[in-house]
Amino acid sequence: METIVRAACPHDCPDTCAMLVTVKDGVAVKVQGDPLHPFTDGTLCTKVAHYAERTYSPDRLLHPLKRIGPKGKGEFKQISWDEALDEIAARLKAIAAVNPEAILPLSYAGTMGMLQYSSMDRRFFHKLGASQLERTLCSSAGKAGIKATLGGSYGMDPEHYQDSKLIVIWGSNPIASNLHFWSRAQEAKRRGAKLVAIDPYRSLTAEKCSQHIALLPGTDGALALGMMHVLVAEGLIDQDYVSKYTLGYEELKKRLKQYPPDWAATTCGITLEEVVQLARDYGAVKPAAIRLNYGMQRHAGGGIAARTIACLPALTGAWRDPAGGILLTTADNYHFDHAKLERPDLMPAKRPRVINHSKLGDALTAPESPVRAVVVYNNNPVAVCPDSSKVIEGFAREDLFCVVMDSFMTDTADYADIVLPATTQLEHTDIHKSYGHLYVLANNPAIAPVGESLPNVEVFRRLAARMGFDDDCFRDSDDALARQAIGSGHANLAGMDWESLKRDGWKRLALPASFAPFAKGGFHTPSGKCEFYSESLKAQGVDPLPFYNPPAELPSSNPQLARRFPLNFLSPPVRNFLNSSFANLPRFRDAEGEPSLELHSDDAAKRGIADGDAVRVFNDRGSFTLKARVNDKPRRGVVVAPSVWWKKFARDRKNANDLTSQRTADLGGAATFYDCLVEVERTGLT
Ligand SMILES: Nc1nc2c(c(=O)[nH]1)N[C@H]1C(S)=C(S)[C@@H](COP(=O)(O)OP(=O)(O)OC[C@H]3O[C@@H](n4cnc5c(=O)[nH]c(N)nc54)[C@H](O)[C@@H]3O)O[C@H]1N2
Ligand SMILES: Nc1nc2c(c(=O)[nH]1)N[C@H]1C(S)=C(S)[C@@H](COP(=O)(O)OP(=O)(O)OC[C@H]3O[C@@H](n4cnc5c(=O)[nH]c(N)nc54)[C@H](O)[C@@H]3O)O[C@H]1N2
Ligand SMILES: [Mo]
Repeated sequence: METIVRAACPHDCPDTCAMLVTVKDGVAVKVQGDPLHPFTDGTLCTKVAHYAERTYSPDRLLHPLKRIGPKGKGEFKQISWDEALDEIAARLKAIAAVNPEAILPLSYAGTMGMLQYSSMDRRFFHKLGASQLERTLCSSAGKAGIKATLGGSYGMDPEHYQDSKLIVIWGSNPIASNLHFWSRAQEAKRRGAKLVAIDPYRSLTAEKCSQHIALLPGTDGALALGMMHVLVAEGLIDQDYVSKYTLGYEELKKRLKQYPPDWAATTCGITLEEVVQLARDYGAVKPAAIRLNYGMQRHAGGGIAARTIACLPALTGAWRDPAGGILLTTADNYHFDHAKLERPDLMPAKRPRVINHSKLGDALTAPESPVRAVVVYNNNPVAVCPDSSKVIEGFAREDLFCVVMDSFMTDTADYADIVLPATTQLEHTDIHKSYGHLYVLANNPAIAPVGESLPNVEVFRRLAARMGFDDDCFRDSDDALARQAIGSGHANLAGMDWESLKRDGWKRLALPASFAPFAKGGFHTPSGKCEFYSESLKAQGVDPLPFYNPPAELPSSNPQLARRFPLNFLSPPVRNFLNSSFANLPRFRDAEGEPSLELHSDDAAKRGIADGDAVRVFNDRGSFTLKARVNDKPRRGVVVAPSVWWKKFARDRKNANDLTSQRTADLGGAATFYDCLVEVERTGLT
């Protein structure tokens, strides 16, 4: 018998696709996009179209395991769930009896489902009094920046981009990472719109845009300031919009005198014409839209850069049209009841310390108040956290008790004392929001768990019982949790109920079909206006007006370091992996070949490097050996290692994060993966 089960893609991507899973005799035989879902429109990316291969991979972890070899060697024996959970509970109890803050949950976005990502797990660690994790690996700089200007994670409805006449694709590679936005951008182009990519690298996307502005990494704020200078100087401002709906225009205008377009051109390493023309296009073409994405904010000045760029649409009144404005993330439209799901009230009155995920290496190797246990789920920190050698030094500690819950034996799982097999999205229930559209989605389980694997929610229910946590909330069912998620009573969730969501698969938030969120102001800032001047930044000790905050490791910021390491190293995601997920599966690894470093031919020639040579990329933090691709896609002075590879599949068991730093950005405590200087040399190997 064949049935169709409604599901949602769980991966950390703005698209959050609606899926239909065909199940025959208890086996998932096909995973496809739901053609009726307005945003994702029946198409899935190359990875998730083959999701069943991930679920049924021969490499799936099927049973709990206990380490029998040295840490990092990946030698384990099978044990029962009871043995595994008894041992974990006993170890956590003993550590908590001395100091619960010595326990650290390590979770990120392996799944974005609200149940498996942030419900029972958070309750468990809150009740335990464990250290809190500040989840900063991806987006927190940009989000904080946008919040300062617009008041939160709000922006254009992405379903309107096809009606834009100019789309600036800024720090974003949507062909790889935001496919369904890209199909709308292409439709706009067919209707005559100009697409401009702003990226130091000629990505798959930049290649297909009408214009590519290849600025120096981390200089986006300077470009936006130069554009604003031109907009003001040439009278391309919407005075009526500015006077009604913005705060601080006169101060901004004065500030912009410091940032003429020739300064911006020099700072960004582009031509004066590029700055001026972009400003003129942006000021004149209506409606003009910006798709800002996270690539531009992985730098020391990334938060302020995002804040500065977010000022543009208010200056020109682009917000007046549904197809104008800017979007970084739609996440704050949802108003899910996170407090109910996560229960921060279960934490002890003296709030446990907070550890920054981006400084995990330091946290695990600190001699003071050491971390004694980590529980890892939805996260592969050995592969994805910056400054790997420190992270590995931490995970290799004999005195660190380490539990890893995953579906595969990741680089991190190799260091575990206990490994617990996790279900995939086809095997558990979940409820999803999206950060790239405005629908809520349900994920129904399509098949029974593979092997003995269990959903995160169930593991934390069972662990809570063993720890003696007897609050009722530790017995909530999956359905109860999903109802709590959408039970905040906020107007955007009006008419949303879990039974119909499960039946229909998805439903749009209660927002108008066509809407321009800030056409008449209504920003979510304290003043209700678009804040060119931000009191809340001032209160944090940050300049309240937009300014240029340079990256830390650009050669002009750090000439001394650049003498030894003159090249900017970028490691953005490849198309066939999802961060480090899928990077272990043959189909996707074969499609990507092997770890490679893309270079400009001038930089290659200076070093005697030819296409196909094995090269070592290095700095004071580490090194990584990969294959040179001399293709002129990165601008001069920039090298690009598409990522995130598993270390165990690389020839020297390293990856890009052996080079990246633990330095955090100006806002949001965020990681700065792309703010990284390196040198490259031929290895002499092939
Ligand atoms: N296929 C695939 N899709 C994904 C992911 C994946 O791993 N694979 N990851 C998902 C996740 S978690 C995220 S956060 C998003 C990430 O996707 P995006 O938000 O698009 O961000 P990145 O891919 O990190 O970077 C996008 C582009 O920014 C460029 N860039 C780097 N530094 C700068 C800079 O200083 N200025 C400018 N203007 N551009 C710069 C890079 O060269 C890259 O081409 O994608 C999601 N989707
Ligand atoms: N050099 C470099 N480093 C980067 C980036 C980069 O561009 N360059 N990107 C950064 C970004 S944007 C992000 S978002 C982070 C991503 O970092 P992570 O959130 O750690 O993402 P993944 O690498 O995909 O690893 C997630 C793991 O969760 C597991 N998982 C999935 N679903 C479940 C589940 O239901 N239960 C359990 N227990 N496990 C599950 C997967 O199998 C996978 O091993 O990486 C960051 N690191
Ligand atoms: Mo991310």
